[in-house]
Amino acid sequence: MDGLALEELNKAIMEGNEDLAAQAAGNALSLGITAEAILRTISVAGNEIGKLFEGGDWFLPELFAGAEAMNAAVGKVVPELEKAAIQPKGTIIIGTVEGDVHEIGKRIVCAMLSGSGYRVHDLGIDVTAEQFASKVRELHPDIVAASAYITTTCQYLPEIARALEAAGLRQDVKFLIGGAAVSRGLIGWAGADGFGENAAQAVDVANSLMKDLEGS
Ligand code: B12
Repeated sequence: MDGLALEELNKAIMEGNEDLAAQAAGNALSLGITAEAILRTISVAGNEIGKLFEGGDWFLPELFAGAEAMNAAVGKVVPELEKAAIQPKGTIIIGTVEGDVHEIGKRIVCAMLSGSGYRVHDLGIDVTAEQFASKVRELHPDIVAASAYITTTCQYLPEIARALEAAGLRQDVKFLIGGAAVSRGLIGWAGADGFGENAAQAVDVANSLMKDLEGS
């Protein structure tokens, strides 16, 4: 039964059917399937879509439809995860870097962080380094998280570290990076403190960065 509901969700995403995807995610929740399992299904569908696009089997219209369907499904799950959170473990601001509009992975990361007890402020997409710095000044988060999904937009990651440095805020926060174009090897280059390969790792790394902050 559970498998069937998640299969329906995968099918709706692959068909690019936004309404059906949202409905399937809602249906899975009402069957008692965990939000984490639903988000995993959405991630797997995202990777399938990525392969079809990269292989030239899918073009931009299909890609857009699939992306919208994924977004609609994530939207159903987020309130569920937020409900589960009790006492905030810490505050995280997160955004997709300047020039980059990819957001599905980030939204999944936000949902998992909220579900694990963090207060998350999502700054959205195409966020400049100065906007990151000004939000740090306003909200005093523990962690600044930034995602980049295109090779060319990775250049904005070190700019965030530089903007925080220039504003005298770098030592107050931990800097976490991720996204399809980011790898562990970029941590030093980006002036970051940690990297997460996927949403589950984003939570693990955030937890260990919080421990570092508490110890300092
Ligand atoms: C969907 C998609 C789009 C959608 C985005 C819709 C949206 N609202 O987000 C649309 C159609 C708009 C789009 C546009 C473009 N795209 Co696009 N897109 C994709 C695609 C197929 C899937 C991305 C996705 O959602 N994956 C599913 C999620 C769940 O996975 P994820 O993003 O990797 O996120 C996980 C991890 O990375 C991690 N994570 C994510 N964020 C963060 C943040 C932190 C802090 C941490 C710790 C972890 C973390 O956790 C997530 C969950 O496990 C990828 C292909 C791919 N293989 O990634 C291309 C891809 C990223 N796009 C690409 C390109 C080139 C573009 C365009 C330039 C295309 C064009 N010619 O117009 C434009 C860019 C426009 C712009 N300026 O940003 C390239 C980038 C190539 C490169 N390496 O430079 C890719 C790799 C496809 C390709 N091979 O050509 N795209």
